[in-house]
Amino acid sequence: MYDYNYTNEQLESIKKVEESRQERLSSLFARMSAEEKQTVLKENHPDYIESAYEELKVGQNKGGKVLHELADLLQGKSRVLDMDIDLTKPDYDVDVLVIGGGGAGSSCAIEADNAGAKVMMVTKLRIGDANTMMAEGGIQAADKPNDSPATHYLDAFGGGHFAAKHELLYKLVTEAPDAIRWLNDLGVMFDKDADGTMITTHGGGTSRKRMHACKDYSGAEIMRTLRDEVLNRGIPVVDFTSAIEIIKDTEGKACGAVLMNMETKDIYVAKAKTVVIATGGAGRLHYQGFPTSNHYGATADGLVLGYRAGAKLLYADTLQYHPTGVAEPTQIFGALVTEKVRSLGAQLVNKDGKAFVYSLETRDVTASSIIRECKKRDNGIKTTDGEGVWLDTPMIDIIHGEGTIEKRIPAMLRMFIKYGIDIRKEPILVYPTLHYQNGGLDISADGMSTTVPNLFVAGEAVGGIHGRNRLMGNSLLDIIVFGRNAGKSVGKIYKDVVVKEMTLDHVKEFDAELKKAGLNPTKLSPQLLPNYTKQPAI
Ligand code: MEZ
Repeated sequence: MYDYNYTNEQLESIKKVEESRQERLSSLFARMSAEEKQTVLKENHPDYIESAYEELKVGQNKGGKVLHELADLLQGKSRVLDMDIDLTKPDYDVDVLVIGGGGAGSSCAIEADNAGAKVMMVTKLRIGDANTMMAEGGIQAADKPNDSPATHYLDAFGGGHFAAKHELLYKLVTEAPDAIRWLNDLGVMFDKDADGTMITTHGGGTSRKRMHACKDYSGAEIMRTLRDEVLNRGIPVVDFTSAIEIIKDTEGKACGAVLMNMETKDIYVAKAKTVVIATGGAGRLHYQGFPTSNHYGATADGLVLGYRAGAKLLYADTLQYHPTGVAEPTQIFGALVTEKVRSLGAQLVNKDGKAFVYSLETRDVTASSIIRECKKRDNGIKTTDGEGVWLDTPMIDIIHGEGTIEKRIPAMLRMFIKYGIDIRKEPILVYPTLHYQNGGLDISADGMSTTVPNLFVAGEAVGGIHGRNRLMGNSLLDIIVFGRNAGKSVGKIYKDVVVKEMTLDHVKEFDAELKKAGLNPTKLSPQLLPNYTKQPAI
């Protein structure tokens, strides 16, 4: 009956899911109280596993805790220490150096170009090889008559545990409607009704339907449009080239970066009046052994570059585990199953076909509930790589009519059908996957690092916009709002910037601090790419 080679246990469980479907369709699972949420988080969320963390011994966040994997990189060995680099003859000399080729970097480059600045983007892969491309479900903006930026603020502030930096979240929600207009005008093909009205849906923790989408290819469509715009404008993009260290001048201001060609390992020096870190996330560090929905290049490089240059981190101890990563089949283990699947009505159910959580709780609560269902209550379903719960996708076509899955989430349909799983007819197995770094570099509202002048940050490398948990669709939004914001800010100041002598002394000083703290790191950082080679057994 099924093309996929399910185990007997999985087949028996699917029967129970089917048998309970009618009953579940007629009664929604109740939402949790604030106390219940706190309990499920504390007892199950990976952020609460103390042994996964360690104290930083050097830098702006000395004494603060981060995950071991990040600590190893923040306190790692700089790649430039053993190099002899001549900073007096830069290979590039620009007004704005944008490090990163995703949505934030591209939006920044476009706005800086609008301001007349000489911009250059540098990216370790190619423009568009970024988490932006991987985002599926949509982008939030309160632009419907029953909604407002104030309501958007309240949803995001509560969802982020009241920890968001006010001025950043205020900017995010108030500039959201304009971000949608900007993207629409650039050519993003948003889902619209026949009369041209944007179609919007709910996401976890939203009190209004404000998720604008391009089917479930939202990030890919946005990135396609931004990439075309950057390239059509002739903004130079140096690809397959990593920034491996920020350069500062003798006044302590950011003024460029040391670049390394990923293939030849040749070193280049870029001088810039302003530098923008837009390097994205860290999923490929696989914190606590989690699989990830992230792009291949997501290795926290910007956090390392910024931290070593003297930037401060905010909430770097908090990560987002998207509730629904693929748990089976193994070939796509950890890949994203968009929250839009639940927005459209699919329910999370356990091995007995029972719902155990309201499907649109905020992500941290939903992910924790899935972990609890599997680990504490033993109600998970065994999979090739571990365990999972069912996401009852056939409910979508039952609720909204046949053809809805094909029309609204074609990427999901395709992703699973390749492996013989038809999500219109059978539920899918899911488990939390590492998705987003809630924390990052601390900035003020103009996008500048709070501690390093002329160093700007945009996108997932920023900390504090979302507090300690982010709502769906606020990341595609923040890369646009804060990418553009950084571009406009550098556009305002670059003409007045005078770069003094360029130096890498801060790197040597950081290394000396490491040694003083008893650390003698050998691991090179930034990491640049994930390491999937099997270590030989000793
Ligand atoms: O904002 C996100 O992370 C997002 C849109 C993800 C998704 O579930 O599609």
